[in-house]
Amino acid sequence: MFSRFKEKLSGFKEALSSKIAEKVSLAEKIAGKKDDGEKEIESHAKALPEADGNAALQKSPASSATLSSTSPAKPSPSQIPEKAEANNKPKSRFSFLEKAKSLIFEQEVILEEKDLVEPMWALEMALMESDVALPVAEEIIREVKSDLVGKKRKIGADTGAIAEQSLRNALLTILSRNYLDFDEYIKSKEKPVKILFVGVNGTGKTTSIAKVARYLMNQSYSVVLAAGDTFRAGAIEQLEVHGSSLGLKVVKHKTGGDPAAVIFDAVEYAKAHNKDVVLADTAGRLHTNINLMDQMRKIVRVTKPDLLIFVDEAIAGNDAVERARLFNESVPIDGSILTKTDADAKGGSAISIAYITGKPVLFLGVGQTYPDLVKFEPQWLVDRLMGEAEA
Ligand SMILES: Nc1nc2c(ncn2[C@@H]2O[C@H](COP(=O)(O)OP(=O)(O)O)[C@@H](O)[C@H]2O)c(=O)[nH]1
Ligand SMILES: [Mg+2]
Repeated sequence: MFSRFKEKLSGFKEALSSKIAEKVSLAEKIAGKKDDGEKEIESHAKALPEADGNAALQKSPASSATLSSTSPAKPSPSQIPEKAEANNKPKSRFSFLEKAKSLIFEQEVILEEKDLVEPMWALEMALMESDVALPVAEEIIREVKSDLVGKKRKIGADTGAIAEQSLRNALLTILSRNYLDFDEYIKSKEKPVKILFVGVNGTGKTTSIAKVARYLMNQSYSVVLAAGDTFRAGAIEQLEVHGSSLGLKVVKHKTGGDPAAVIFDAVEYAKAHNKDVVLADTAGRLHTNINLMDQMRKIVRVTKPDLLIFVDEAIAGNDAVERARLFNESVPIDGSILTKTDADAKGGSAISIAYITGKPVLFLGVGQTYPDLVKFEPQWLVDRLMGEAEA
C-alpha cells in the first residue's frame, strides 16, 4: 500500500544525506586546518601571558574524539606529537576555528536554512508526484523545514533517517489537525444518528455504506439503510443485496422518486423501531452538474443529516481532492471516506483531502469486502505511507 510514495521520497532522503555529508566533511576540513591554525595562533600566544581557564572548555576531549571518529583517515592528536603538544597549550578565546567545531559536536550537525534548498526541492517534487495538492505540499515543507533548521541532529549511521523522521512528524501534524473520532461521535450523539453519503458515481458510496453498517453492527448498533439513490437503474437493488447479506431493513421508494422523502421515511422508521443509525445512499453526481448539486442541497436541507460524508476514491488523486473541495463548498461536509486505497493509490489524496476541506477523513476503503474498511487514524496512515507497516 502506498509503495510509490515511499519510492518518491528517496530523492529527498538522498539530497539531505549528501548535504549532511558535505557539511560534516567541510567542518572536518576546517577543524583539520584548525591544528595548523592553532600552531600559528599559539606561536603568537607564546608571546602573551598565560591564557585563562576557558581554553580547556574550547577544546574538550569529547569533541576531539568526535571529530576524529567521524574521520577515520584523520590521525588522532596523540599520533602526532606536535599536535598533542598543541592540545596542551592555551589558545585564543576568539579563534574562528571554534565556530567550525560547533557545527559538529558529539556527532551532531546543525542544519541551516540554506542547506535545505536542494532537499526541500526534492521533497516538493516527491510530494507533487505523489498527488499531494500544492498547498498541502507547501505546508508539509514548512513543517519539515521548521523541524530541521537550527536544531542539533544526531548524524548517526543513517542520515536518511533524519529526513524520514522529520517528514513523519510533519505528516502526523497535518493529518491530526482535523481528526474526529467516529466511534466517540456515534456514541455521544442522540439516536437515530443520520448519516448521508454523497459523491460522484462509482467511487464506492454504496459499498462504503454496507461496510460502515457492518462496522457499526460489530459495535452492537442497530442500523437502517435508506435507498436514496433513486436515479440510477439498479441502485436500489444493489443496496437491497447488501441489506439482505447484512440482515438490515432497507427503506426504499420507486426509482425516480424523491430521495429526500425516502431518507425522511427511513428516519421515521428508525425512530419507530428504536434503531441507532440511518445510513442514507444518494445518487452519484458530478460537482459540475448544477441540477444534481441543487438536488443534493435540497436533500440536506430537508433531512438534516448529523453527518454528511463525502466519498471518493484515493486513486483519483488530485481530482478527488478537488471534488471534495467543490462538494464542501456546495454543502459543508462533515468528513470523507477515501476508498480504493488498496488499488495502487499514491497516497496524496489521503494526505490532502482533510487539509483542503478542513474536515476529517473518517475511514479508508481497503478492498471490496465488508471488513475492508479502516477507521482513519493519522498514525496508521503515516506508518503505511512511510512503508513501515503493511495493510
Ligand atoms: N478495490 C476496492 N474497490 C472498491 C472499494 N470500495 C468500493 N469499491 C468498488 O468500487 C465499485 C463501485 O462501488 P459502488 O459502491 O457501487 O460505488 P457508488 O457508485 O459510489 O455507489 C464497486 O465495484 C466496488 O466493489 C475499495 O475500497 N477498494
Ligand atoms: Mg451507489
